[in-house]
Amino acid sequence: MLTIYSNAHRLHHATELKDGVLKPCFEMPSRADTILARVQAVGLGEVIAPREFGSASYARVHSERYVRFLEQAWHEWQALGRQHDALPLIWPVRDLRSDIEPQHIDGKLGFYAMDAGVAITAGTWQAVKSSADLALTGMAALLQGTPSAFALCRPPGHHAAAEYMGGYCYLNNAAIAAQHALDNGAKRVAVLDVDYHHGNGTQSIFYDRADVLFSSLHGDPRDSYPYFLGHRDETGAGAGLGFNHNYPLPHGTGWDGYAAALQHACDAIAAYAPDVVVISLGVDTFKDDPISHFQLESADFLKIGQTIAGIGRPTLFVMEGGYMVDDIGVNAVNVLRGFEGQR
Ligand code: OKP
Ligand code: ZN
Repeated sequence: MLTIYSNAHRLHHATELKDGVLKPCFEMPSRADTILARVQAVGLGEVIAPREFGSASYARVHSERYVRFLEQAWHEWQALGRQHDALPLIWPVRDLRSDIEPQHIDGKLGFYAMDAGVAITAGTWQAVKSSADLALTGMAALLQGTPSAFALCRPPGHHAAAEYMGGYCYLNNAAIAAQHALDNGAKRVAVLDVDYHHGNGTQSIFYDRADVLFSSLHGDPRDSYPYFLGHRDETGAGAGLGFNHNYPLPHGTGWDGYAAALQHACDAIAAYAPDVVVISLGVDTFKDDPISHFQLESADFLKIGQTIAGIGRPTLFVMEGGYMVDDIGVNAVNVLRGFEGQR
């Protein structure tokens, strides 16, 4: 399988609040390095660099002012003499006004964020741009006839919606790639999200559309991040009614419960007959993941790949989460090898 990778991810290494103090994010550079090492160790296939696409491609699913905010946030922060990570700390919840964009960077950060898990640093925009370009380059390869590709994205993207970042995500790489397919001749795209956390950003972006089927298997939002989206009764709106499928699963879910939901999701995707499939590939469903609550074993990731292969369509894998760094390479690449029919 073709892999698309860039060292630019290393420019983003941020902090988050853990146990009451700022510490390095679970979403750290060694994640991508470990996955790349495994891709090379098993000889998965060619590894290529991304092409540069630019903001217009990102603004097909994000608002222009949001993309501009991401691009400029660090400069505005730094202009105030601040050198530490920029973090949102106030949000326009419920009856606060969200129709006026604040001018001060402290207000803007909250206006464009759903949580405080999205620090912006000096290198964040460059890494974020490159991550989206990896997904776009992978989709471009599919559109040229490559049967499958792996965009080794970092930072991840599936929590980012049209106008907000959250949960380590800034640009929604999977959504940007899906839209790129539609903009280049595809009629229908399916996005299947197997990250432990609900892909709230992807759901939100495509919620009222029938040209993208979004399916997500995840920890039930009643007791898992992102808490405020991902319930079973969210089935789409307007023209998109029936094209959003959520499979919330309880803490402790192992292969049997997972496999049943995955097969159901893949059967519905096959019936939709998409021109291309985008997989939001998170491996934080692993039993030893430090922030998640499923019980999948490394060998189960091979079976995830096999089940996805059953859909039988051109497939782009876009890397999302997975925080047990020791095993993340084996687990992520197992999905890809399972898809290719290797054990
Ligand atoms: C991003 B992705 C840990 C809190 C973690 C954010 C989780 C973001 C997950 N103490 N909160 O979906 O893997
Ligand atoms: Zn996750």
